[in-house]
Amino acid sequence: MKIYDWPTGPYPARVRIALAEKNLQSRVEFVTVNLWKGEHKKPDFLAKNYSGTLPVLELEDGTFIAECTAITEYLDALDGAPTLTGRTARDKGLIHMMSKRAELELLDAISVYFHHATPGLGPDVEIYQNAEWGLRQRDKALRGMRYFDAVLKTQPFVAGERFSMADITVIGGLIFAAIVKLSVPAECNALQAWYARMQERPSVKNQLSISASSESRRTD
Ligand code: GTS
Repeated sequence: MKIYDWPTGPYPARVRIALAEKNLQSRVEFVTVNLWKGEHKKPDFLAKNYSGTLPVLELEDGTFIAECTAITEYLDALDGAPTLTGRTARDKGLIHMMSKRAELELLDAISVYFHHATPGLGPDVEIYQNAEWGLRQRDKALRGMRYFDAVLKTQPFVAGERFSMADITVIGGLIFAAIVKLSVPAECNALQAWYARMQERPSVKNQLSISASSESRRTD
């Protein structure tokens, strides 16, 4: 399998963490696509993923699977342990809901803020920007942090009693928050304590060291 990837990106981080949790890294070849040079918007990449985003999984038979959630579902179906997307119908439903909520309320909101209300990937890539929309999404992300703080006051993980894809999606959100220097509000103690616990997981610790080392590259 190949993963088209930008090693320090918050979305690719989700798949990298999932691979590490499932110990599947050795089955994957990473192919770097340079976001800062806009390689993800060029025709040969758009032929792999119409949306022009990373990551993308390519299977041995040439099938392309984009979207972090879909890629994580695929990886989970390859091998049973540990399960990131749930075993029972109830768990699968809850994990999917909370992961989607983490995208809508946090990670995607921060991404819109980054692309619209900051220089983003630079003028060659950011051909349309709407700063007002970006700033609204920044506020939405802060509300999202407060929401996940409330969730984590009542349960140890984002979707309940076990680590799952939903935790990985919130982690992606907080990686992106650090890149754009959007701090978790001080009163969000449960979210901060949960994130400290997440950073003890080798999969997350390793990815954060890669993301931190490149933070400057994003803003150079
Ligand atoms: N919904 C997609 C998913 O979940 O995979 C979003 C993917 C996404 O936005 N990826 C970012 C991207 O390609 C990668 S990164 O910002 O995390 O590095 N962004 C480039 C762009 O121009 O939107």
